[in-house]
Amino acid sequence: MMMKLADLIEENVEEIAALDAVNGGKLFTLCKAIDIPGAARTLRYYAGAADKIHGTVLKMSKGLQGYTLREPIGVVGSIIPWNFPTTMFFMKAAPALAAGCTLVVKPAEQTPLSALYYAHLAKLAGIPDGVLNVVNGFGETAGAAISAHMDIDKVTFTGSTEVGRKIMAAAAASNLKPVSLELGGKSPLLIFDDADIDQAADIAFRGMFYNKGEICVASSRVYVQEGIYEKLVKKLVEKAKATVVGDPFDPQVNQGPQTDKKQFEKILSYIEHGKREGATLLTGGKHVGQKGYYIEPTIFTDVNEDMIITKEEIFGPVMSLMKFKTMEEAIKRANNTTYGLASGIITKNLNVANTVSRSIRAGVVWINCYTAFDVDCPYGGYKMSGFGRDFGLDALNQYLQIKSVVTPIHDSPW
Ligand code: TXE
Repeated sequence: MMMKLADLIEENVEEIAALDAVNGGKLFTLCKAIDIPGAARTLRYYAGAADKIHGTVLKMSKGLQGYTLREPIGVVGSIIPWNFPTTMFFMKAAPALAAGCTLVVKPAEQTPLSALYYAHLAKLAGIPDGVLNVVNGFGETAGAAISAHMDIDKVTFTGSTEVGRKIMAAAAASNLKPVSLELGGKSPLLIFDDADIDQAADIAFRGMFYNKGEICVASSRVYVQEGIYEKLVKKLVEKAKATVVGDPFDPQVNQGPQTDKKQFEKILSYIEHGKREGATLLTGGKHVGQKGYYIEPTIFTDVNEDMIITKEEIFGPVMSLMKFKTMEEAIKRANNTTYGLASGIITKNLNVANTVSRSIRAGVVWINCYTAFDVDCPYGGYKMSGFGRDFGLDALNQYLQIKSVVTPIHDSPW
C-alpha cells in the first residue's frame, strides 16, 4: 500500500506541486523536481524496511532464554510545519506506517491542502480507514489536543522551539508520551581559503536562500577565511542581485513569496534590527513590489555572534557573513549558538574537514556540499535544535518500542 501510494503521488505530481505552491509560495518547478519525488522515494524506502524490523536473541544467564520484539509504539501524533508540507508529511508518516503505527497528522494551518490530498490518495492506495488520518486545525487547539491526548502514544514534531517546549510539557502532564522534536537552527557554514570560490559561492548561496530561507538548516551564519573573504562577498552579492523574486509558478523565478504575513513581518523586523545593531547591509533588505510577501535576498556583514540577527532563527532570506583567521577560531565561533541542527565545511584539506566535522556540535555536517538530504541519512538536532532523528533506518526507532520475552530453559545443558 505504501508502494502504491508512492505511485499515486508520482502520477499526480502537477496537482500536488500546485497545492504546495498556492499554499506556501513554494516554487512549483522545485516542488515537482524535488519535494514530491522525494516523498515517493521516502515511502518506498520505508516500505522496503517494513518486513526487516527484527528483534534480537538475548544471551541470558544460566537457565533463561530470551529475545526482543520491536513493536509499534501505537498511535502517533504528527505535528508539522508549513515550509515543506510534502517532505514533512512523509518524513514522519512513512517510517511510522512501516513500523506498524497509525497516525493523526496535523499539518500547519498555513499549508493544509496537500495533506488533505494525501489522505485522499492513501484511501485510493488501499490504506484502511483510520490508519493515516489528517486533522486540520490551529496549533493552540488541534495541535495542543494531540500533545495532551491520553490515547496518543507518541508525538513527532517539527516547528519552533517555543512550541516544542509546550508539546513536551503537555506530553509530561498527560500520559508521558515520548516526543521527538526538530526545532530549527542557526547553522554555520565554514569556508576555508583553499576553497574553489565559485563553488563555495554556489553552495553558500543555495544553502541560505533555498526555499526563500524558510528552511531549518539554512546556512544563515557563513564564516569565510580572510584570504578569500573579499572575493567571496563579491560573488554572493552578485548572486543576490541576480535573483528573480516573484510568482512561484513562473519558471524564471528563483524565489517566491514568504509563506504568510506573520513570517514576512518577522523577517523585515529582523532586518531592521540588524541595521540598528550596527551590521552593514550589503544587499537587499527591502520588500519587493507593492503587493505580496516578497523580500529581497539580504546579506549582512560586520556582524558578530552577540547580535540578534546572528543568534536567532530568522527563517527568511537573510544571511550573516563573517570573517575568520584560523580553524580553531572558526570552530569556536560556529559552536557559539544554542542551536545544533546542521553545519557545513568547504575545503580541499582532508585534515581540516575531519577535524572540523568532529568538533562541530550539530546533527549533520555537509562537506563541500549543503542541504544534501537523502532518505537514508538520519537528520535531527543537537542542543536546542531538538532530539530524535527523522530519515534513515534510525527514524524507525522513534515509532517502535522494545519488548523482551523471557522463558526458562528446563534441563539446560549450561
Ligand atoms: O511555528 P509553530 P510558526 C520556526 C521559524 C519560524 C518560527 C515560527 O523560526 O519563524 O518557528 O513559526 C503547531 N501545540 N520554525 O509560528 O507555531 C502549528 O499549528 C501543538 C522552524 O509557524 O511552531 C504547526 O502545525 N502544536 C521550523 C506547527 O506547530 C502547535 C518550521 C509549527 O508551528 C502549538 C516552522 C501548540 N501549542 C517554523 N502551536 C523548522 N524546524 O523547520 C503551534 N502548533
